[in-house]
Amino acid sequence: MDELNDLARLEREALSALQTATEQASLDAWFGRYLGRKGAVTLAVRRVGSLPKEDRPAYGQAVNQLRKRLEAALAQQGETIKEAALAAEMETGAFDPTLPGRLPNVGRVHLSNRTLREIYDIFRQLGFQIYDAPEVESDEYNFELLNIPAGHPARDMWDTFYTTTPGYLLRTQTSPGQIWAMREYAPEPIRVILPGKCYRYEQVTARSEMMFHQVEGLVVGENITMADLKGTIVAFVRQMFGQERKLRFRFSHFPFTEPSVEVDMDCILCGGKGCRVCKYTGWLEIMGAGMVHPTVLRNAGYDPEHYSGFAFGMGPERIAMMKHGIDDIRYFFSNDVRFLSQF
Ligand code: FA5
Repeated sequence: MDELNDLARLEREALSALQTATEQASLDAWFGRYLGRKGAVTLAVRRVGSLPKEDRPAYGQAVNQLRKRLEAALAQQGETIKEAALAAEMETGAFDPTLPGRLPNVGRVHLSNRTLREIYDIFRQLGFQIYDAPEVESDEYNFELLNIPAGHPARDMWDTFYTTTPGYLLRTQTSPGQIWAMREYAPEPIRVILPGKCYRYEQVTARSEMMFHQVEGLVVGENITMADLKGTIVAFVRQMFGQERKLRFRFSHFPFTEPSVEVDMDCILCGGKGCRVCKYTGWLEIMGAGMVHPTVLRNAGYDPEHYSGFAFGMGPERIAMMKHGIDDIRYFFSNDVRFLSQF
């Protein structure tokens, strides 16, 4: 059958043409010439219909096998070209197999949480436990039991976001956690820190956010004095910021402590000489503190005749700002990876 000879010739011609294709473009052209819709092999397949009936099976089988062999040869030649290209690239040094691979983008602990963990570590060494209190609070816990009745002027400093349930709000401070802890443990002694998020409905500035963290500290027992408060805070600040730090306790007012103090540390940037960060005062405010008010002790189940305690409240974002020289608190929660990945 002449047609079978034609197929053999076609195969020889196609294979030798394939050998000369040394790049992808000539492979594509070769495909069009032989295997494409109008290619020689496709035309050869169509020829089946014009053959005498008895020749059709043998021819059909031969042309199908021819197509399969050519497809395999094409794939093989494609691989050969790729390998040759890679070898050439390695030869010229454009591809360097010794370069390290690209690392996937790995997340990290947020600076607020990192600072919280540093604070936990220090207080753990001082014998404090962590106590978790609610973020959504009642007016009673956030204000009244802390000696801030309705209409008290201190409420103006602590405006917040209210829920649709009357009397419930997002806590403005971690201090209501004091009541939870005391009511759970009274009359046992207490030594806890209460970390968590707080909310205030106030103008967002470089120093103030609407949402921020606080870490409250609370110690209650017999014969707890202001000296214990000072010793604890000095120990904490020196571990956090360096043993050379100086502290200053200034009189202040909080309705839930008496006496109340504001604690300042000498500026870590200028060492107290005065600079932009400390607004040329030499001091940085780091927390509010005081002796737990007798009314608060009583509200939470302790007899103030026999028990006393101290409490403090600090803002870990402000602490991180001092430690790392960050000049705007808004970086913390605006989620810019360029900021977050530095810590
Ligand atoms: C209080 O919230 C008191 N509950 C602290 C306290 C606790 C006093 C126990 C006595 C006894 P103050 O409003 O100053 O106090 O806030 C305490 C700290 O929270 C501030 O020093 C600051 O670090 C942080 N803070 C307060 N408001 C904001 C804010 N809007 N953005 C970021 N941090 C804030």
